Formats: sequence, C-alpha cells, structure tokens
Amino acid sequence: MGSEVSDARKIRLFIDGQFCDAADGRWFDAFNPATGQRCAQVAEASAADVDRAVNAARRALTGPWGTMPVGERLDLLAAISDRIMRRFDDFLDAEIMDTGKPVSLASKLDVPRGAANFKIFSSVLRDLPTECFQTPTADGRGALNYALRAPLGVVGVICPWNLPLLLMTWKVAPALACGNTVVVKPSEETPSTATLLGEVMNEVGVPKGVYNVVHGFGPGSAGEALTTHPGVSGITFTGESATGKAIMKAAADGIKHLSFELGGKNPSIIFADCDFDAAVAGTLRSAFMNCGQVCLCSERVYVERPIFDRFVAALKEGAEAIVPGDPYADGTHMGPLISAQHRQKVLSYYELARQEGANVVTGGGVPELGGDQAEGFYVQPTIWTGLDEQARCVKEEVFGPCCHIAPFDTEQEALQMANDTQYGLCAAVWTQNLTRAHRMAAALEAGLVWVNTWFLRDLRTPFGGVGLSGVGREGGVHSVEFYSELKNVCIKL
Ligand code: NAD
Ligand code: 6OD
Repeated sequence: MGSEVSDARKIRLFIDGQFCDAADGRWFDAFNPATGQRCAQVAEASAADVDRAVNAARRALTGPWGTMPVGERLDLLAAISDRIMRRFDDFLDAEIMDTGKPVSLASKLDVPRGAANFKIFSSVLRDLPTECFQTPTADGRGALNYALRAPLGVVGVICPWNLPLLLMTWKVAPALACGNTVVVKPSEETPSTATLLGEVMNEVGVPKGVYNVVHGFGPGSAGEALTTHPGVSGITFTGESATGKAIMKAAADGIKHLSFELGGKNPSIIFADCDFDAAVAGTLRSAFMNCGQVCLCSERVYVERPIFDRFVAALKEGAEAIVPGDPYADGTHMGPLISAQHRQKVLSYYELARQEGANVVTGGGVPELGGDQAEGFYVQPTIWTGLDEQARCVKEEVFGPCCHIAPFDTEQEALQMANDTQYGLCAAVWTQNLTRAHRMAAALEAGLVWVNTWFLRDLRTPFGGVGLSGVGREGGVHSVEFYSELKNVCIKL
C-alpha cells in the first residue's frame, strides 16, 4: 500500500448493510487507467470478512427478505433501477474512474444497462408461469403436480473489470429477484460501482445482509474465500476461462451450482452480398468497442474474397479515425486498457503478431497522448492480415482492440475457419441472403449468433457460450432456472 489517501477516496467493504474496513486493516491501491494515477484505496477482505458477509447473507435469507411477499420484493428491484437512474452521474463517474471508458459509451451502455437489469428481472419474475400436470391415478381421482420455486440461498457473484456495472447487475438482479441473497466480489480493478450500489440498496430499503460486497483478488484472497465457503450455494462468475477452471475445482467440494460466462475468440463473417457500409460500421464496433475489452468482440474477421481488399481498406480508415483520449472530452471514441499489466499483455500480442508474420494494416503500438492521458494505458486499434489460421494471435483471446482479417472463397470454408476454435461465445454474420443467414446461424458453434448486427440485446433471451466460453445460460427465464431450485409438489385429489 502506498501513502494514505483522503477518506473520500477509500472504498470499503459493504457487509450487513454497513460500509466497513477489512478486519485486518488491509488496503490495496486502485488506479485510473486513463491517467495511470492512483485514484483510491480499497479495503481487501480477508477470509474472516468473507465469512462475515456470507453469514450476514445467510441470516437475511430467513429475515425480512425471506418473508417479504414476492410482489414487494419485485417492487424493490424496480426501485433500485429507478434509483440508479436518479444517481446516473454518480454511477457514470464511478464507472469512468475505474475503467477510463469514454462518457459516450458509459452513458449509453453501462449505466442504463445497470438500471435495466433490475427492471427486466422484476418483470420476468412477475410474469413467470409455473408448470402443472393433472396425473391419472388407479382410483380415477387423479393427482395434481405443480412446481414451486425456492431461492438457491447465498449466491457468490464474481465479476470482471470490462463492463463492471453491467455484468455485476446482470447477475445480482435475477439472484435477488428469485429471493436469494448475494455476496459480490467485484474485480480488484473496478471496485467502485458495486460499492455505490450498496448505498442504493440502503436508500431504497433493501434489508441488510441481502447485498454484500467484498473486495480483493482471486487466489489466496476474497475470490477464493468466497468460492470455497460452505455457506455459499451457487457461484455465478464472469471472467477468463482459466479462472473458470480454477473456480470449478474450488467449488467442487461443496457441489455448488455454477454459471460461467467466460472468454471468446469470436468470428465475424462478411459475405460479398452484405450491406457493405453497415458491415464495416458493425465490424468497427465489434472489434474496437470498449477498447476491445468485451467478451463478444470480434477478434477474427473473415471476408469473402471479392470484397476483401475494399473491406480491409475501409476498416483501416475507420480504425484510424478512432480518437483515443480523455474519457470526458467530446469526440473521444476510445479509452485505455484496464491496467498497465493488461497493456503489457496486449502489446506482447502486437509483438507476437509481427513475429508470426502478420501484415500490420494499422496500429500495433501506443498512441502519443499528452496532458493527463500521457501516462494512461492506451494502445492503438490494430488490424492484421496474412496470419496462418493456427497462429497464436488467431487462436488466443487478446482482449484488446485488435482483429485479424482473412479472406474466404466459400461458405463452407468460412464456417470451417469460424468453428475452428475451443471457444464458442458468439459470431456475427453479415449477408443479405436470408437463407444463407439461417444456414450459418444453425451451423456456427456458438451460444449467440448475430446477423447484420452485433451486441443487440434483448434481456429475455438466453446468453452464454459453448466450449471454453461458458457453462449455462443467463437471461430472462434462463436466469431464473439458475438462481432458483424447483420443488415438485404432488397432491392426491
Ligand atoms: P479474471 O478471470 O481474471 O477475473 C474475474 C474475476 O475473478 C475477478 O474478480 C478476479 O478477482 C476473480 N478471480 C480470479 N481468480 C480467482 C480465483 N481463483 N477464485 C475466485 N475468484 C477469482 O477475468 P478479467 O480479466 O477480470 O476479465 C476478462 C475476461 O473475462 C476475458 O477473458 C473475457 O472474455 C471474460 N469475460 C467474459 C464475459 C462473458 O459474458 N462471457 C463477459 C466479460 C468478460
Ligand atoms: O449483455 C449481456 O448481458 C452480457 N452478459 C454481456 C457480456 C459482455 C462481455 O464482455
């Protein structure tokens, strides 16, 4: 820990409705990635703090939260949503301080989605049907079977840093809607919005212990303590596939329920009959949005040969028009990477691409920025061509603003290259041929396929990946499946 910061810049744990320091008084530093400067100190939860949070969450299961009528609980979720919107600027500033992402992005995506996640699950639970069977019996009177839903219990919510508010609320909202209580472990890089949500919970009257936040790291820290705690019934995790493997092993002893949203190396397939301008604009977004730090980003772009050169030139022009810089400045399109360490990783892929024989169409380095951003963790949007399909830069998730573009001659060839991956989160197809779109959508091995769009979300739909990209689906009723236990009741009539 460096020198002390003012009390206002200390980010505390939120346990049992109260903000508190860690029991053993440990703190770690948080950095603003846009400036590279330390912006806060964060309390690091010990195993004892995690235990306190889990116990508070367990007590809350049977307290006022557990006995609250469902309608009232769902009203509270709607109130959380409204309150996030009322405190829009607080959430915006917290998100930007943690991530450095441009205000234009955070104000359109992260904060509104944080609020929308609570609204949608309030309504999904309100409209939830239940199954019921009339069962014939030998005496002719029959029996009635119906299913009741009970909460899982305490859910551990472990989050990444790329869309911190969006991804955390995407899990907290359905968990609470189903009557669970939660202990959230935000990424050590982005502790602010989860903490701010604690204030919102108190402001709208969520009973204490329902929502808890423990800060810290993974192995040997709060993350591991949460995944191994016997009082935790389920873990919902978003992050790297390698971390997912570690959590799966750690959670095995308790046979915990698991839902994983993991990494990706997503393909975009662009056919010559596409709406060219829409495909270019969509691919620019899908490769470079949030500085490429979205699990859904397209790092592999396959373009039908007749339009290959034109497409590469258009994407290059678009990438070179992207303005990096001050997140609050008008006209900034791209923020920094999340940390110095992550920038090192991305730059090492930029170097590897050269070693692997890539043609660097644009980028490949660090932009020159002045003022407050001179020490920020920025990199250039980067496009490669000419790599072998087995090159590491084509196989491994970089999680930065870069993509490789390769030509293809037939639909079958495009499909074969797109599916040649251990991941399977999403794919985008750009074509005006609907029959082909359906064919591709069915054949692509991924949890989500977008046609002529990217990252267009309806929160009622199933979200998740295949292969190394995840386990399970969340969204709408699919979240309810994960965050609740079904109990069958059989009544002899
Ligand atoms: P990460 O796996 O490094 O960390 C995610 C969280 O797990 C953090 O809170 C971290 O502290 C915690 N953690 C790490 N090791 C742990 C352990 N052993 N036990 C318990 N907790 C542990 O991921 P990241 O770097 O924060 O995020 C980037 C990754 O997340 C990328 O791979 C990206 O593709 C993936 N991601 C996937 C989705 C999706 O929906 N599929 C969404 C966003 C991000
Ligand atoms: O939109 C969502 O619900 C979602 N889970 C997005 C994930 C983005 C990954 O970075």
